[in-house]
Amino acid sequence: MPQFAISDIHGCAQTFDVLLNEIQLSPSDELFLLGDYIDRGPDSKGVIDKILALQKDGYRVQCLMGNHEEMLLECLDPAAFGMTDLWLKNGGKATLKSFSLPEDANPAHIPKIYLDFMHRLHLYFEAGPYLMVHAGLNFKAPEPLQDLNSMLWIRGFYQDIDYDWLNGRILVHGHTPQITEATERQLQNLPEKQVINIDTGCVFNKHGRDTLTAFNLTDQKLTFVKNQENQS
Ligand SMILES: [Mn+2]
Repeated sequence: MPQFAISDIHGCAQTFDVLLNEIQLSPSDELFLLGDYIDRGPDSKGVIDKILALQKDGYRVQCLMGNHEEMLLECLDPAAFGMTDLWLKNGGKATLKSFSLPEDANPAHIPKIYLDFMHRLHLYFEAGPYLMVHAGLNFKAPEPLQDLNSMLWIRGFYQDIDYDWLNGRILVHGHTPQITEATERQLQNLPEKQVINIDTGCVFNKHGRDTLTAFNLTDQKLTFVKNQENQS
């Protein structure tokens, strides 16, 4: 009954499907998704549909929030002036399109089941020795797990890792796309560095960042699937 982690699907529903087949996910396994289901890729709606269908079929799928879900939720707040522009510039148009909404539609028109899904997302998970978060942690904060903005947005924090605070735990995160070789190297160094980034940039599909990665937390194996989206 292995546990898996996958991050930054970004609307790549077909690639997500292929990766789940590749790891032969079964209902007794546990799947942790580390956020950024939506934006940029062709089928954000399809990604959430797949997650909801798995959960309905009894699969154990636990979902974190990414900064892209946070951006969308903030657009729903009429007081968050200018947020919609930021979101639309960061792939939100593709998300609206996947819901058959016009490019300039108010995201409040996205059906409630999808918005409810985003409202239910968690900010971190702990499972065995693993601590999972979308972007990373601000180790300079008095309590890293209370700096929610950093958990969703931080980059380049490795030099600040507080190993006493980590206390033997292994940090698993996404958010900053890198080539698969970098993730493989982090896996080799895991006992010493205690951190692994599993965002291999599936949605970008260029410069070697073109892969969706599953990290088997149980036997510490990586499974890679290249971008499978129809480029129509
Ligand atoms: Mn992100």
